[in-house]
Amino acid sequence: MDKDATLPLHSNVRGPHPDDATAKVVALNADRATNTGKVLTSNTGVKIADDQNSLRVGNRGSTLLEDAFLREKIMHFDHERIPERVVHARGAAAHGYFQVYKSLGQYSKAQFLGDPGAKTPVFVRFSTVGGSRGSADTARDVRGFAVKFYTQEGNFDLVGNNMPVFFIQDAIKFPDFVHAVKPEPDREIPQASSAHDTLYDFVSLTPESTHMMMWLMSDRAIPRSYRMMEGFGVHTFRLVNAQGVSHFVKWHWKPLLGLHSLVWDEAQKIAGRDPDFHRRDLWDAIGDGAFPEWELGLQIFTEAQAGKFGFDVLDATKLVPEELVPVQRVGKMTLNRNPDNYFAETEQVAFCTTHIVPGIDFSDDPLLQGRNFSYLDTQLSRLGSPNFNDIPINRPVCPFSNNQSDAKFRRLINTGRVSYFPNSINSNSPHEVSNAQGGFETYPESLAGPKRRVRSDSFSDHFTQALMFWKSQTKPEQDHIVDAFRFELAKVQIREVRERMVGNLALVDATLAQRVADELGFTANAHAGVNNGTPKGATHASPSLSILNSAKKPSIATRKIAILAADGVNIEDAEAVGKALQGQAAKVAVLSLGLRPLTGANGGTLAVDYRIVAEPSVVWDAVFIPGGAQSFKTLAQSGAAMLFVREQYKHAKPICAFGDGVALLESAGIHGRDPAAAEALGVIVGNAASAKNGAAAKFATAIAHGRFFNRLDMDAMPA
Ligand code: HDE
Repeated sequence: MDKDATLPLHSNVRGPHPDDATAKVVALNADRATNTGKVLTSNTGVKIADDQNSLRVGNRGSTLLEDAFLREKIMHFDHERIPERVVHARGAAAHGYFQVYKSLGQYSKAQFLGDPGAKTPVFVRFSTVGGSRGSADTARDVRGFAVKFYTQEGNFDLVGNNMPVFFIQDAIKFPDFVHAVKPEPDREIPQASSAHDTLYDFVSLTPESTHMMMWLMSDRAIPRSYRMMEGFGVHTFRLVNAQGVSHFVKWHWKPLLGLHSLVWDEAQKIAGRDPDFHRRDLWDAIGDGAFPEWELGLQIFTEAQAGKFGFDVLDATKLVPEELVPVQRVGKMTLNRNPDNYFAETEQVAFCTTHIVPGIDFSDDPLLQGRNFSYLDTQLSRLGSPNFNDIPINRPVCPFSNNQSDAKFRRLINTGRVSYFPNSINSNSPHEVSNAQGGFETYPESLAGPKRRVRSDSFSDHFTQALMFWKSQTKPEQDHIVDAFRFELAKVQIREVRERMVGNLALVDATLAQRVADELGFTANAHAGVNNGTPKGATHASPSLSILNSAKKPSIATRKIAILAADGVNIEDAEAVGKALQGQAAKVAVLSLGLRPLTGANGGTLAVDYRIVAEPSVVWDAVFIPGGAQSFKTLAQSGAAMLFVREQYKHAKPICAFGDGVALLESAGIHGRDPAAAEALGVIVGNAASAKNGAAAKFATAIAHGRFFNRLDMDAMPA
């Protein structure tokens, strides 16, 4: 970092590298269009001489119906929207590839899982569930994690979430659940929020949702980044090998950047300050070449093993604890290219749970079975034609041929007289393929029984795994769950609904329920809950369910670090710490009151990247305040700067300050007098020159650690 140079924060200049191109990205080249250097034409190619004025009578007369250019342009504009997704409307996506570490042929005949040399192109869309297309990214919500693998045997869509369980057990309840969580039908309020009467009315009457509600109130529902969250296939699927042997499988995505979350106050503020927080984060990281990566984890088990688990693996409100079946990390997915066009790719991508390939099959999970109808049906209404798989982003990279013909937006011109099978006129083609040669073969599961509308008894325990989740959390994480329930239930207006929900929580854990009830002003009463299940009570903790306990690489790569400064700053401090952090691939930027370059205390100038008011504390992971008496004075008089520092503390983020920067902390009510005590709270202070040595390294360690929830006075911080 030169004194006169801008810290290169948002370089974002790295275009896609030729090596990044997957077969899908290359195939899409045929459909990419650029206007660069082109003349303006109508849609039929007529060159346009005047695109500024419509055709009118005289200079001021009325517009003529004859103006076909005007009509074509306005007609197209009028129809530029398609229905947004009824759930998961808000999202962001990227291209990349997937590769297995070693062949999984023993379990699955899927070629893309069998060949470690194969890079299978993927397109991944992350989303929130409840909010509409323009809603804020950081709402408390489940996140969608949908992966389309373009394999040589057809597309495989793994349409998952960032939580391993779901709210309901049977697809027939999905419309009810979604109606309850969406804005209420009379007032269309609240947007992208579960904190309202109808959701809690429904879930409190539907105790099978209790486990998922615990996840929704946990920090999993407010991820720091799409790049820092897990993904789960949720349902049990099957892997089937070449010998026809089937194993059950649960799919996991494990982010190599580790799991990180926001805190609730921060998430709410980001919703206003930068509603595109997660979109921007994904776009910038990929643009900067910091490609996000996830390992594919599989829990593979037999039907016989599943019979002994004590819960039903067909019940999507249950997870398979990693202690019961370890997660094998079998491959890696890398996202390395942003879409060229949001609508053409991210909006039109059509995921269907029915998109599977030979070697993968469904289980009888009733939720999955219902989804298998829903996604196909949804694509028809969103994309308007059964030809939706022919939209470039959805088209397979392997050959496809059949006798399906016609319908809206048919692109292919199928030649010849034959569009039926069997036929003799076209040598019976396209012809069937035997299973041995790759024809899809459904796993021949034996089924028998009377047709009934029932819920299996094996689905009836709604509380044991909710308790396991609760027991698996660290203290701060439990506190956050309690706070989230208090927050949401306090927004619920109908007292009986609150009491019923807390009653269900009492069936999970009496202390949890009472802690929530305390703030709501009543006593938790398990009898107020809808106990149509049998709590089994005792259960073990499963450490991998905790974000804070989950294994993390000590990395600060891509974390955003702010340097707060004003004229008179010690540029040497800013440079030393900034360079050290950039050396570990963090994104460092200088923030000040204005964008004018700053004059250093010892001469020189320091370029400013952002104004503090425009990029406030909540969008930064940590802050460094260099020394400099004049800089301190100016920042101490700025409400925005003081709020910045206080919020960093309140949100448990690492803080580092040198010299007069420490005085700024003191003015904000953050104590650095005892450096060792402060360091334990993630506040690194360098008063004396000697203390500055090694401070950057300590700061980096604190950033890699994440949040410091041991700050007992955090909530008292006025911010
Ligand atoms: Fe979905 N879901 N879902 N869902 N879902 C849709 O399909 C549905 C469920 C998930 O980025 C819709 O194309 C039913 C579980 C993701 O485009 C729709 C049921 C899981 C996405 C639909 C469920 C998911 C969707 C709306 C209960 C995690 C976004 C738009 C039986 C395993 C995909 C669309 C994208 C989208 C139906 C439950 C994940 C309406 C009926 C469980 C990630 O078809």
